[in-house]
Amino acid sequence: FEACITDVGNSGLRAEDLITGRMRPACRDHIGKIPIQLAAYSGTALAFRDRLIIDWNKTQQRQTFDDQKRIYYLSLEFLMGRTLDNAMLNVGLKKVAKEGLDDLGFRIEDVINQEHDAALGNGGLGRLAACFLDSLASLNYPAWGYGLRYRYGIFKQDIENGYQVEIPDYWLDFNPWEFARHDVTVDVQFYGWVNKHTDDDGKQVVSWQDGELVTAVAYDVPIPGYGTSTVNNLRLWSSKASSGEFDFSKFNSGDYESAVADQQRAETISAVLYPNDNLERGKELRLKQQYFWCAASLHDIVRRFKKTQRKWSEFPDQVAIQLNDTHPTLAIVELQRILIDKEGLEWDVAWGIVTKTFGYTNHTVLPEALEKWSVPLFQNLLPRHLQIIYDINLFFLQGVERRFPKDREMLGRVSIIEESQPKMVRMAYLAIVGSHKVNGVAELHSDLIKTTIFKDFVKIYGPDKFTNVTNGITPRRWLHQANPRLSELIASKLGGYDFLKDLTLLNKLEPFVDDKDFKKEWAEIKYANKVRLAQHILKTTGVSVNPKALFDVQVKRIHEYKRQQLNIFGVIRRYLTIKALKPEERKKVLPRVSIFGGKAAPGYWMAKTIIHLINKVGEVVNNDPDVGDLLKVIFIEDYNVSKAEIITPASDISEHISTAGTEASGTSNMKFVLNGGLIIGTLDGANIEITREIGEQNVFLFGNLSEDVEDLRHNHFYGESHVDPELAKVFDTIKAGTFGDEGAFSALIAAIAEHGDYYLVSDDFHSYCSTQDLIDESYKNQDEWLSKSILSVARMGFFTSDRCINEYADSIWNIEPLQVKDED
Ligand code: 26V
Repeated sequence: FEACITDVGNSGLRAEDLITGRMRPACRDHIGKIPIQLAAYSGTALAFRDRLIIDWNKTQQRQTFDDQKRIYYLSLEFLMGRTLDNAMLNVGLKKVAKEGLDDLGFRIEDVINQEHDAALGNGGLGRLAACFLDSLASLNYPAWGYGLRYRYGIFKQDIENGYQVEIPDYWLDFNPWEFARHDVTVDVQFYGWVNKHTDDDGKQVVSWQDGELVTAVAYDVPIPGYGTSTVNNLRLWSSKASSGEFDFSKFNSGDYESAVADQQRAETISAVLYPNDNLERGKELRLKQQYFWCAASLHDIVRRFKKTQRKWSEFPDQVAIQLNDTHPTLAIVELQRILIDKEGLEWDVAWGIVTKTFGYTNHTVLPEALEKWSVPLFQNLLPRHLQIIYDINLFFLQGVERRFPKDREMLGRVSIIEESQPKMVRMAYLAIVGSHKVNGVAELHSDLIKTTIFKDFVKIYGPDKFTNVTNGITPRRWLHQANPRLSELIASKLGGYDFLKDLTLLNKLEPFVDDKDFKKEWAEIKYANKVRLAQHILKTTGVSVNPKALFDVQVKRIHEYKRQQLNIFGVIRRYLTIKALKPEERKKVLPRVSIFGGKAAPGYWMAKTIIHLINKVGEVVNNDPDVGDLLKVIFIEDYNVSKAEIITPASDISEHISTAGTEASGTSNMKFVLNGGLIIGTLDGANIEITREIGEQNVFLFGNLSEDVEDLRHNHFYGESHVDPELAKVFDTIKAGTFGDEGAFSALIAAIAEHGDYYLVSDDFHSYCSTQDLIDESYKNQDEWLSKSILSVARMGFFTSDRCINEYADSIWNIEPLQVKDED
C-alpha cells in the first residue's frame, strides 16, 4: 500500500497522503472545491487500483505465457455492486487503509459508501455472474468475463405516492475501476446482404456485404481473487460510430443531422440494460446488443487464439465458452461463420470445433422468458447468420429423422425454427444443439428442464449432455464483507479465516451450538445488524421500527411467480387478526416488521400493482394506533447489491415462496441462511437442497409440491370456485377500500379469484399462514431459534460459488487452475 503513490487527478489527494496523514498545500486548496468524502474515496480507490494493476499485468502475462485452456464467461449482465471494499479485502490491506483514513479523520464506512453500485444486471442471473468472477479469480482459474458496458444500468427506483417511478442510472461519472482500451476495437457489421460465388478453384465463397459498421471499444475491469495474486479480466464492450465520432464527410458537406444521427444510433447499442427479467419482448435493439457483444467477444477470443499459431482443431483445448442463458447464443453461429466463411474450414470440421467449445446454462423454465426472434427481423439484421442457422437446423433435423424415423412430429417439436406466423428462431434449442453440455442451476430445476421444456432433446442426445450445477454465492462478499462481525466471531472459533476459501470448514461451528457465550455473541451480532437496518429504514422512510421485533424480509425482483402478493395478503391477515384482539390479548402478540424490496420491470403492470399494495398497506398499518409496534410494513426503495449487504445480515426470517417449480434456484435464500437468518419457503429451486444440507427442522417449509401444480391449475378451471376463506376476508378488506382506492387492486384480486390463479396463491394461502404462525411460536423460544441459526450456518458450506466453479471446471470446461506466483 505504501508503494502505491498515486496522484489523484480530481482531488489533488495522494494515496501517500492518505496513509501518512500529510497533505500538500495544493491539495488543501482543492479539497474545498469537491466533497471531501468523495476525494477520500477517489484517493483510496486509485491507490488500490494501482495495486491491482500490478498483479493484473502479471496474471495476464502469466496466462498468455503459459497458454493453457481459458474459460470465457459470456453474460449480458454482471451485477457487481461496489468494488472498493472488495478490492481492499482481496488485496489484504483493508486494515492499513482504515488506519490511514482514520488518521485523516475519515470513517472507512463513509468512504466506501461514496461509491456508486455497478448495477449492470437485473437480479439473480447477473449477480451469479459476479459471484462466479470472484470465485474464478480466487481459485486461480484463467478466466475472462465478456459483457456490455451499458451507459445506464438497471434504473433507480423511487416510490412516489406508493407507486414505482423509474430514474435513469447514469453510473459512469467517476468509475476508477475501468480502463478504456482505445487500442482494442472490433468493427461489427449489421444488415447488408449475402454474396455467394464460386472462386477460381471452384470453391464456393460466401461473403456478407455492405450494411453498416459499428465499432466496439473494449473497457477492461480488473477482477481480483481473494488471498491470491490472480487478477482476471472482465471486458465490457462499448459501441461507437465506426468512423470516429462523426462521419466527417457528411459533417463537412453540411449534413450535420445525419452525421449526428449515425453516431447516436451506434452509441444506442450499448446505452441501456434491458430492465425485464423473465420476459422476452423481441425488440430489434436487444438483438443488436446481443450480436454486437457476441461478435466483438468472439473476434477477440479468435484473435488471441490465432496468436498462438495452433491448429484450429486445438481450439476447444484452448477455449471454453459458457453461455449465461440464451442471450449469447449468437456466439455459436458467429464462431461457425468465422470458421467456414473467413477461415475456410469445412462445415463438419467447423461444427465439431464449435460444439466442443460451448456450454449452455439455462436459468428459467418460464415460457415467457424463453427467447425467440422473428425470422424476418433476423433476415434483415443478420442475413448470413440466418442462413447458417437454417443449415445448422437442417443437419440437426436430418440426424433426428435418421434416429427417429417413425416420430414425424418430433421434427416440428425440436426444430430450431418454429413454424409460426411469422416464423421464429428458438434460441434455447439453438443453444442446446450448438453446445456439448447443458446445465440447470439447482437439482429440481435441472430435472424439470429434462422432463419438460427439453424432454425431446434428452431423447435425441441422451441424458449425459444434460447436467446440474447448483448455484452458489461468494462468501467473501456475502459473509465477510456484509457481516464482518459474524465473520470475525466465526474466525475466532475456527482459528482464522480459512473458511472464506473453504466454506465447508464452517461445519466446525457445530459443537458451539451449546456454548452459552458463543450463542450470546451470535445473538448480539444479529441484533446489531438489525439496529443498523432499522437506522437505514428510519433515515429512508421515516418509519421507526423496533429492532427487537421479528424481522421478516422478502427482497428480490417483483414478479407474480415469486409471490410477493402471497406475502402481503398474509400481512393483511395478520393486521386483521391484531385488530380483532382485545388490548390485553395484544400484549401476547410477537411484534413483527415485514420488509419488502425489489424492482418491477417498467412494463410489468401487475408487479407494479403489487408494489403499490405493499406501500398502501404500510401507510395504513404503520399509522394505526391499535397496532403500534406489533406490525410494521416497510418497502425499501431501490433495492440493489449494496442495500442487500445491509439487509441480508439483519433478517430473522426471509421469504422464498415461489410457486413450486418456477424459481430455477434462487440465490438470496443462500445469502440469508449464511448470515444466520432462517427461511420460510416452498419446495422450489435451491430451497430443496438447502433443506437437505441444514436439516428439515431448521427450515419452515409450506405449500404444494411442483408435481401437483399442473393438476391444481387444471382444477381451477374445471373444478369449483376455490378461494380460501381466510384469503376471501383479505380480499373483502381490500375491496372495502381499507388501503385506498379498491379499483387499483381489482386486477390483482381477479387474477386469483377469477382468472385461474396461475401461481396458486389461494391453494397455498392456508399452509403459508399456519407456517407463519409456527414461526411466531418458534421465535419466542430464542434459545432454540439460535441453535437453528448456528446449525444452519455451520451446514452451508456446499453453497459457496467456489464449489460451483470447481464443478463447472471439472465437468464442463475441463480447465485447470494456474498460479500466478509460486508462493500463492
Ligand atoms: C431474460 C430476459 C428476457 C429478455 C429481456 C431481458 C431478460 C433478462 C433476463 C432474462 C433471464 C431471466 C432468467 C433469470 O434471471 N433466472 C434467474 O437466474 C438465477 C441464477 O441462476 C436463479 O437463481 C433464479 O432462480 C432465476 O430466476
